[in-house]
Amino acid sequence: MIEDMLRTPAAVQDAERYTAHNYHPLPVVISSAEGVWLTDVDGRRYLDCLAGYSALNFGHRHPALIAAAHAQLDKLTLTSRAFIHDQFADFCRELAALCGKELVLPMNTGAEAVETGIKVARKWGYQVKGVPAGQANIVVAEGNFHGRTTTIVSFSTDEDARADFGPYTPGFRIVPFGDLAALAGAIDEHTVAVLLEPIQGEQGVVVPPEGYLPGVRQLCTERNVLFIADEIQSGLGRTGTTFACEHEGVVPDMYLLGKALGGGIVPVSAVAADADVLGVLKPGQHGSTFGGNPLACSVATEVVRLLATGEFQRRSAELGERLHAGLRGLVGKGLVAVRGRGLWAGLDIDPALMSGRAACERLMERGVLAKDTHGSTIRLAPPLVITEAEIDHAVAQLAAVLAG
Ligand code: IF1
Repeated sequence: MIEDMLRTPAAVQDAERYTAHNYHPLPVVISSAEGVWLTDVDGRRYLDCLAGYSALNFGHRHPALIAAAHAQLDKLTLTSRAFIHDQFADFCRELAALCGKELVLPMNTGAEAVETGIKVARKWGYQVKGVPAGQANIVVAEGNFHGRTTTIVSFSTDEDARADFGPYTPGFRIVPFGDLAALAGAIDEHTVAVLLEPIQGEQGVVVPPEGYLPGVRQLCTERNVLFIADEIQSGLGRTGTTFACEHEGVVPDMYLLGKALGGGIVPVSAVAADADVLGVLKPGQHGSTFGGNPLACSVATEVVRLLATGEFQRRSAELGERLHAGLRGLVGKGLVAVRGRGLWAGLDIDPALMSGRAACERLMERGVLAKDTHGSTIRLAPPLVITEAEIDHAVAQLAAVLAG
């Protein structure tokens, strides 16, 4: 019974005893994983429908990525950027080519890539656009999630993420996601960038109205404002294309990448843009100890090569159709709405039925691991190596949970 499953086993109690409680994890202790399957300390197996919040697009321990990591571990793991190493050029060249951009700036976490994008946009604003010193503003969307630093939560609209972390960083304007008129009204002569997730992940996999992203692109071009696309969760195959912006033929001035770029093995993030943007940074003006380290570059270069074939994007598009068709079949049977693209779905469960957390606990009992976002919304984001049969299995378990 669920009560038995939720009885806090010793392994869970032990883990929770020595950590800050900044998460409320499901009571499961994973000890190994391969592909889309996780195994807990008691040998129970689970189908992974979170994929590390899209950091495991290629599945757990993809052979090519693990091989790249093993090879590099036996050679060189860190030099700092004070010196160059033999994995660096391939990483930067091949990621830049994947993005269709001239330059790449490697960092580690997604938040660092977002912070880098904010700093570069501001410096570009002052040095290239001619915005008066200290007057730059950046427009963001309601419902955004871009990370957890004090500057990033300064423009969050999620009180859990923001409350009691002030004083907040100024210079951000918040407009409704999907509302081009509001965006046009917020841009003025001091605006240096518009920062958006092409699809809002934590908000519940919210896809903007058709035409919104092209409209943002046009507004930014007309007003000489940088369009910064945070593709940290939506990018790298998750939505059926390399970048979510591609669905509407939109190319941002700056891509922010992370999560799956590190193959689920090492934290790797990056900013990709042309020289007229990233060229504003001079030696000593930005950096990080581990950014672009040899181990990160070796794994991330292999990630780029996996994506260069288009296989994962095709799988995400084709299998995503199957996933969404299955989920749409549950609307009116416990689901009230389904959103998303490719192998990425946000599901609104009838709040009268259960919370998202309760649904995830019951899915866990049935051997499927997923994560709620807010309220009665859960997100499904399995690794892109999932099979048709495994998709059907996940949908069937969800149907059973909703049927009570
Ligand atoms: C948590 C979810 C939250 C992101 C986008 C930047 C970052 C993220 C679009 C920052 C990170 C993670 C963070 C993690 C849970 C997860 C998440 F949206 F994916 F579900 F929180 F909203 N841009 N998202 O999604 O990247 O610094 O974490 O590497 O903080 O609880 P990071």
